[in-house]
Amino acid sequence: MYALAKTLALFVLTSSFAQAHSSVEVQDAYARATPPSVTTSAVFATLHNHTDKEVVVMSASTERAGKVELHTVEMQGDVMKMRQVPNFTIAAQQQLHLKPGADHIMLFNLDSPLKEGEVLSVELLLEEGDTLQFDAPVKKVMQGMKHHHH
Ligand SMILES: [Cu+2]
Repeated sequence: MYALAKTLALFVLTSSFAQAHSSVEVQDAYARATPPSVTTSAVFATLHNHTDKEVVVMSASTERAGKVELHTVEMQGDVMKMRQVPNFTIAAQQQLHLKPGADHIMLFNLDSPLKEGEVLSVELLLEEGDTLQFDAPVKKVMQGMKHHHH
């Protein structure tokens, strides 16, 4: 009886995982390499929503960062500032571009600097409890580095 329950639980987990994979596709993911003393970075990617429904990304996580936030960048006067947002919304059949100077996944409290050639494993939590895992290779990115912290 116990074995049967366990098998059923596994089946449910597996099927919801497979569903998440077919609905949202992650392409061109990468994380920004960090200089030795810097403990923040960001992850960029293109998220494709292949479903006929809006997909909402609730949060993101990676083992390497103590805290992960969803950020956007907007103009305040003549200064570009980044700001935390509660979620990312990807409209039906649309793409969301996470890129420098725009929406991005912000990493805080890195356990060690991100070095070029490493690969970060990132997990997204979607609205209906599905998770989506993807690999983000670490790359040097110069563009969009002007993040203003307060
Ligand atoms: Cu940010």
